[in-house]
Amino acid sequence: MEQKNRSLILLLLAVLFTMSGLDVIAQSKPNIIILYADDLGYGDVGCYGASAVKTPNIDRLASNGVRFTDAHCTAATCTPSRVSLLTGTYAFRKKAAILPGDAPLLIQPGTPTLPSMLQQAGYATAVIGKWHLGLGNGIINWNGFIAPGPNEIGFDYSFIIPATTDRVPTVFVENGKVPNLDADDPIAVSYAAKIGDEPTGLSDPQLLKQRADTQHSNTITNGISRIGFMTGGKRARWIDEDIPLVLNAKAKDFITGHKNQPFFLYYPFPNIHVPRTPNRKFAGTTALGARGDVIAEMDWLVGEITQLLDSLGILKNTLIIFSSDNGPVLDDGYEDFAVKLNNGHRPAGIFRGGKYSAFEAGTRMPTITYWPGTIRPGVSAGLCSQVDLMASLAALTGQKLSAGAAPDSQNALDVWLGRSKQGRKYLFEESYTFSIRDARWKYIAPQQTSTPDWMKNKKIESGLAPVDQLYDLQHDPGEKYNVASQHPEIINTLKAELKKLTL
Ligand code: NG6
Ligand code: CA
Repeated sequence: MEQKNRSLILLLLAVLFTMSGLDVIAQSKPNIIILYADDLGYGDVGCYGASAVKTPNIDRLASNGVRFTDAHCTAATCTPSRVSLLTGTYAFRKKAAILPGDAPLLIQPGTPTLPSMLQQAGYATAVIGKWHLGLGNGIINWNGFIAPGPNEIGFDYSFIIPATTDRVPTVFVENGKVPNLDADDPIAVSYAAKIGDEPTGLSDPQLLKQRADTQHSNTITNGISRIGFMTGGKRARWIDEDIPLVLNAKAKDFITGHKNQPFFLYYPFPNIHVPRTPNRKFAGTTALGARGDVIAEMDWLVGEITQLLDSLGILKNTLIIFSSDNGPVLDDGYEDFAVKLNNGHRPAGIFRGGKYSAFEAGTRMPTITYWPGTIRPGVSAGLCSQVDLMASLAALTGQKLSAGAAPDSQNALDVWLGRSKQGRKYLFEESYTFSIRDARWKYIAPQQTSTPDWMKNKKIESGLAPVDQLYDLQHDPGEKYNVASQHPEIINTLKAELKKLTL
């Protein structure tokens, strides 16, 4: 009897030990999901002040997580911000600019990346959504196996929009192959000159659902003209209004299929980039027209993911990071009435500028981290950069970054998890010039080229000027008063920091 009792106690201890061991693993290897919006501005969601569009699901993440008020993507456009997020490297070091849809892969295989680091930590990794980091080595055969791409730089699974939805080819690529491709209708793509005889926005405007500017008036798919020319692949082409549903199903499959092991899902939404084509579930649901409707649609996508995690019982073991890749823009090439219907909505909140701009709204992003049970809800004014996510998530998962990996990434895990509000001392912003911030000041480096006409025509404030610009964000968050002449010593310090970074 005594012997039996002792065995029972030993067994119990063993079970308890194993359980606590599992607990520790569960703590250090939470699932990680990056929900990454496209062109979403600081003021575009409810918890950052929007009232013309409701975002209950994003707001719920914020009220149960950390809502950041001074968190930044690294650049005011997409490709540069994304390359920094995935490699912990500033975009200018990668010579990253907005890529056409047939550009080669910007990240060389072998480069340490956020997903490859997490693979080493034992994570299953996936990217589902907008890519825009190039594919292949130069000339892409869209009818064959397309590589290198996401799968060669750390993603086990990929289901991507190759560039953006306003660029050809208008097909998905899943693990290097275009799904549903008909061998008798091969795809050809050209950005240089027109190919084939398919209608374009210029030749057949009567086919269009939305009129577009000249750059977006090439090949038509689904009643929408794009940047670039394409022929073939008819069966494989997406229907814009259904893209969120397709991605949602893929993301849910990936999560469900990996619910028993740590996973990393990088989920870059096509919302709210142009062309703005809400699904009929969302079309007409906001007062802001298509631009508001695709925000509501994105909020639904966020809700779908959190509800699934909850129903699978893994919500408490999942860190969700929500942010955006650059600031807002109303007119970005299509006539979707975003300007006309804006009606006092402030896409950039109290900040100046937006997408493409050196002013704050170019990179200051709505940013939320959420990990119920681990992250204590709150608001953080800590200065944060997405470039730091790679080193921070390496720290979270116990990975040591190899020498030379993620050279610009600093471990700011405590800030991301809301345990510290002490953000970066200096923060670097890229646009068509360089800017540098500290907690109070912002310096914008002079640029001889003034605002280009295409920006002026679209009422985009570039923030470019041929002189030093210094703003006191503490007293002037809207960057109205250039106080450069009053504070030469601050300019000198910030210039020196900028030089250290960019030399
Ligand atoms: C610009 C496009 C714009 C958008 C942007 C990329 C023109 C005139 N404008 O060149 O419509 O596609 O590139 O946006 O062609 S981003 O969010 O992917 O950086
Ligand atoms: Ca973008």
